[in-house]
Amino acid sequence: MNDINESWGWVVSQVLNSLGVFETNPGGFSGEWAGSGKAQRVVSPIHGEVLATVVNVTPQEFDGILVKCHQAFASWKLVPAPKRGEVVKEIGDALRRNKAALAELITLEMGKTLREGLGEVQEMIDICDLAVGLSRQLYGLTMPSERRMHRLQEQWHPLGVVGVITAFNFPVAVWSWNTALALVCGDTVLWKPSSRTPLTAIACTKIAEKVLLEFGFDPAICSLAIGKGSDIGDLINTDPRVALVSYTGSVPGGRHVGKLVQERFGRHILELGGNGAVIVSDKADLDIAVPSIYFGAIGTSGQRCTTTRRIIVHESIAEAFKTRLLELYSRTAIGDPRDGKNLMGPLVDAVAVNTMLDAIETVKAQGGKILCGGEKLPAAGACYVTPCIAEVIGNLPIVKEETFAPLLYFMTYKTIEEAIALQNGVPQGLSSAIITNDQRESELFLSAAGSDCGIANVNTGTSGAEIGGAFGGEKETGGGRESGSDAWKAYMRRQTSVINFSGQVELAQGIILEL
Ligand code: UN1
Repeated sequence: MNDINESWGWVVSQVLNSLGVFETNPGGFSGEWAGSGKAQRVVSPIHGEVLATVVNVTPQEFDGILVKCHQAFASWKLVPAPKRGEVVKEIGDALRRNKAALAELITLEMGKTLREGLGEVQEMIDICDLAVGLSRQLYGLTMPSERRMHRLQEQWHPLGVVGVITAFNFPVAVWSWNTALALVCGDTVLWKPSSRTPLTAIACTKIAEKVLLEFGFDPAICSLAIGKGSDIGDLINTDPRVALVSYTGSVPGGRHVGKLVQERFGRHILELGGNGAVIVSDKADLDIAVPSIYFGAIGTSGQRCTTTRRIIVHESIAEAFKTRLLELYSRTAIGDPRDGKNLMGPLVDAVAVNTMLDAIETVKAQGGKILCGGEKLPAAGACYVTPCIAEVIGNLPIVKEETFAPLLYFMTYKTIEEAIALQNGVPQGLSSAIITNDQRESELFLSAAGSDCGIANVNTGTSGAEIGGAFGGEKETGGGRESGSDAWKAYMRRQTSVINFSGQVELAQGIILEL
C-alpha cells in the first residue's frame, strides 16, 4: 500500500501521458481540440488528489463542435457499412492495446477496482467486435405485397448525430456501447461525459481520433463536448441537429432529458435508475446465492445501475443465508482500488458518502435494522465506507429509492408469488434475478407473471450484463435499450418501400380508381 502511495505522482503522469492526457486539457473536440470555458480540476476519489485540469467548452464552442459533427455525418453516412465496420474493428484493436492504461485511468478517476476497470475496457472491446459483425448484418425485411407484381421492403438508413450523455460509474463503456453501434449504423457521435470523469473521455476520444485519421476519415465523427449538464447537456437535448440522445443517469435527469428531446420530436434512449433484487428460494444453492449477491451488492462500491440493492429470501433459509452473507461482508477488503487485494474502492465523492449515510438514517427511522456496516472510514481525503446490510419488512419508502452506494436491503418472503410482488414493487425495472434449483419457480420468474424488469437472470446475479443482449429496463428505468440483440435499430432510420414493376396502376386496400 505504501509503495503504491509513494509512487503516486509518477504513476499518475505515466498513465495519463500514455493516453494523451496532460496536466491541462481542452474539453472539446471535433477535429481540433478546443475549450476556453471554466477550468475544472479532476480529483481522484482514491486520495483526493488532483489528477489533471480540464477546460470546459463554452456554448459558442459547443455550437462549432456540433456543426462539424453534423457536417461529418453527410459523408460518413455514404461510406459502406462494412467499411465503417473496419474503422470500429481498429478502434477495438486500439482498445486492446491500451486496455491496461485505460483501466488504470478509470480506476484513478472514479475509484472502481482495477479488475473492474479491466472488465469495463473488455466490455468496450466486446461491443466493437459485435458491431464489426453487425456492419454486415443491418438487415431489412422483404414482405409479400398485397398487390400483383409489387415488392414491399424495408431498409435501414443512417440517422444523424447521436448525442451520448454518460454517467461517472461506467465512464467509458457506455460511450462505447453507443458509439460502436452508431458508427457502423452511419451516425456520428457527440459525447458529453459526466463532469466527474472527463479524463477517460478525453483518452477515448484520442483513441478514436487517431484511428479515424489513419483511415482518412473526418475525426469529427467522434466529437466531444465537456461541460455541465445544465448548459452543454441541454444544448444537446434541445438541438434538432441531434437526431438521437442516449442518456445514462438518474431518474430526475432522464425525466428532464426525455421532456426536452420529446418537445422537439427527437429520439431518445434512456438508461436510468435501477433497484436490482435477487430472490433466494428455499430451493437455492447457497454456494451460488451468497457470492453472486455479494459481488452484485459491493461491486463498483454499489454504484452500478445493475447493483443488487434488495434480497428477498425465503423465510425458512433466512437465518442460514444471513449468517453466510454477513461472514463475507465482515471480511471485505476495502482500500486503494489499484491494490489487487481490495474488493471495494472508494465511492466517487463525498456527496455519495453523505447520501449513503443519510439513507441509513432514514432506513432506521422507517423501522429498518442495520445488520452490518454503513460507516465512513477515516482515510484522508477519500470516500471509503463499509458496505451495509439493512433488514427491512417489505419495500419501505426508502427501499423504493435508488441509493447509489453499497446499501443492501434484506427482506423475507413466504410464497414465490409474494417474492415476485416484492421484486416488482418498486418504481424501477432494470435488473433482477432468482436463485433456485426449482424449474417451475424459475420459469414463473421469467414468465409474463414474473419479473417486470428488462433483465431477469436465473442462478446468477443482477449485474455484469453481457453486451450480446439488449441492455435496459422498464418503468422509471426509462425503457431504452442499447448494446446487443437488435438495439442497433434505435440508431437507424427505417424506410418502408413499395416497388411496382407491374406496368399498371393498382391501388392498395383494393380501391378501384375509375377515371
Ligand atoms: C451501469 O451501471 O450503468 O451489467 C451499467 C453491468 C454492466 C453495465 C452496468 N455491464 O453491471
